[in-house]
Amino acid sequence: MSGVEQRVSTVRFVKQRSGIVLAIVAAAVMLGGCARNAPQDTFQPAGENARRINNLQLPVFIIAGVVFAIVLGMVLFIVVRYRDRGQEMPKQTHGKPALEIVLTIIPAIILIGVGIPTVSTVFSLAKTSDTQCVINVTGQQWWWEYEYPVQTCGGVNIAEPIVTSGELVLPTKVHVLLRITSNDVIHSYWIPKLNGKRDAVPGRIHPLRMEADQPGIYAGQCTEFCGLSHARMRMDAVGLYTADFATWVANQLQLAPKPTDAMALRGEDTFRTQCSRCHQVNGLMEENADGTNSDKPVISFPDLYVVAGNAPNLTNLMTRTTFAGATWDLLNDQCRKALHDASPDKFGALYLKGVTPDCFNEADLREWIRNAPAKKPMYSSEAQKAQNGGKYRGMPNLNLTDNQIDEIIAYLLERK
Ligand code: HEC
Ligand SMILES: [Cu+2]
Repeated sequence: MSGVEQRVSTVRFVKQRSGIVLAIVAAAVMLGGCARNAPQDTFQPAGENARRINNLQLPVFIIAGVVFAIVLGMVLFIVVRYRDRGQEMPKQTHGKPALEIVLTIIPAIILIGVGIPTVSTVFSLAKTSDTQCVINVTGQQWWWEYEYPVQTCGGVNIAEPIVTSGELVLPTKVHVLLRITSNDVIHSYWIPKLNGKRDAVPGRIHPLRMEADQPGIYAGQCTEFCGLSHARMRMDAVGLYTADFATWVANQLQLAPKPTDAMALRGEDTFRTQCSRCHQVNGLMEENADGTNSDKPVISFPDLYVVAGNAPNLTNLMTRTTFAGATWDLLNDQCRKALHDASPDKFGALYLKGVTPDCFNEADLREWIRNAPAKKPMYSSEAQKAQNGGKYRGMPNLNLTDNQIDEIIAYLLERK
């Protein structure tokens, strides 16, 4: 064969077999998604309900796989063995009761075999009567809010309601009831390592049981298309030993003290004028003429500005490790890695340290405060606001000066 002929035949081969080549590439890409230790791997359950789901899907998958292989094998065999070679048409027959009965009974047995464990798993997943704590979960464009009502949770007394965002903190080995709803459109809550999905629907409350075996961070994301920044609506569940959970609760209930640092003190002023109409900081007070705190708390009113009627509570921002729909880190890469790689026994102490100045990822938060919609599209320009009945769908660009941003960051760094 000459070189030219060889090249032509190679080209022909690739052309003829392009379907196969494509299938191999597609399979490789898909299998790549099965990497070990992926943060959202539903096949590595870390809680009771996720384990139930996995224990069901595995045998069902195997049974379905065997049926698939047999049926496909028979089809292929018949296609090849009885292909048209110009032979005479075979004699047509009609009806074969024995075969028909057998081919009805076998699938029926298979379906019953799959159906019984499926139905029983569905019922056990829906069970919430054995839960010991309640957390209200509210989806909105494009972040999750968690509210802990007054209760005793895992033996820990929550004396006042706690409001936080992005990270669902829960005591390990405790059955927690999530009451899921939405403030605007339909979202869906899914932490793959802990449980299946549950839709968040405005005007409805959907229950979902959660529990984590071990301390650690379990990633998730909104799984119902909810508009512009759906892809930036993530969340983490954080498991803590009960003793650490008690410390977390105590931290969350502390009111923000008046800053001592001069820069943070100016930041508090800017926060009052620029941010507090949407964001609540518990403990922030209006000032007297002489700059001391009055006894009037500053109360936010996001319902006037935001479609969802809500914005994240920033009292304890630096006790979280992410912000803006858990999409950006408050921790720098090194500290983030240390936290995510920490053993279950070391995790709690590290998490409870919060974002210390040496661990702080300033760059992303700075960009956010400078121009939030440039970082996360939120349909919040003035023109879009006008189309939206005078409300933003997210945080607008506030056109702050560099100085104001420095001061606000100093102020936010003290929100622990
Ligand atoms: C018009 C209302 C509004 C104003 C004013 C506003 N924000 Fe926001 N902010 C929001 C909304 C809504 C979000 C949630 C956005 C998202 O994650 O999709 C948000 C998110 C944030 C977050 C992330 C919090 C978290 O837990 O995820 C920070 C930090 C923040 N804003 C800081 C500020 C600061 C600082 C100011 C003042 C300079 C400010 N915001 C002014 C509406 C507002
Ligand atoms: Cu969503």
